[in-house]
Amino acid sequence: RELAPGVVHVPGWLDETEQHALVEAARGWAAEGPGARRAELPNGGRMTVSAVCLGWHWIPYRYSATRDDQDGSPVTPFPDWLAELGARAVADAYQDPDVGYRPDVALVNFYRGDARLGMHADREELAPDPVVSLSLGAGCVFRVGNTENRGWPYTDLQLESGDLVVFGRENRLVHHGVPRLLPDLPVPPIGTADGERINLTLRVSGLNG
Ligand code: MD3
Ligand code: FE
Repeated sequence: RELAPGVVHVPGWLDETEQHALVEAARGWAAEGPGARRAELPNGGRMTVSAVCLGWHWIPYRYSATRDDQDGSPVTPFPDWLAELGARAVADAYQDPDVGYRPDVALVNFYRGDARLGMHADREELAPDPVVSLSLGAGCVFRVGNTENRGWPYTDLQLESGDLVVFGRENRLVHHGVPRLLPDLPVPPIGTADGERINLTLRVSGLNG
């Protein structure tokens, strides 16, 4: 399950009850204020993934405390229970109960149909702490590349509902992406629509102490 140094994949980490609760929570966040949106890129294109942010607002490629590309309202708060889930995730993945991980922000991505996420590295955070990824609903091909460039070499793996991936240490800045969904895999009854995938990433912003 260690894919590379600091990158740990734990298939089926969330049980069905936890997955269902996270889908419900994601629906609630997406219904607050102006809701989830497909962010506009600097080149004028629009992302195919729809996202809502907790604790901060991500705009390619910066963060804000307010929804500057929507109605300017304050961002949805990051709940304490999600920080505790993140701490448990990193402690389990790294098999270190004293790891002391405390995320304060999250990105919730909604995928449908042909939605995909190009190869990128997450460099906007000011802290070196790991990123926690939790997958819900439809499976996908997840591409893990290298820290040098967006292209080859990379390896593809399959992520399914309930899977945990922790990215940290020497691979915190590795390139990664989601080239396609796998809508024909079986999915547990957790409240996602047919062919829908939801991914939560928990992060430490480095802005709050
Ligand atoms: C590796 N999301 O939101 S999660 C993202 O499935 C993002 O929605 C994908 O990439 C998704 O930025 C992949 C896995 C992931 C997330 C953040 C990382 C891998 C990462 C940050 C650093 C290295
Ligand atoms: Fe990412």
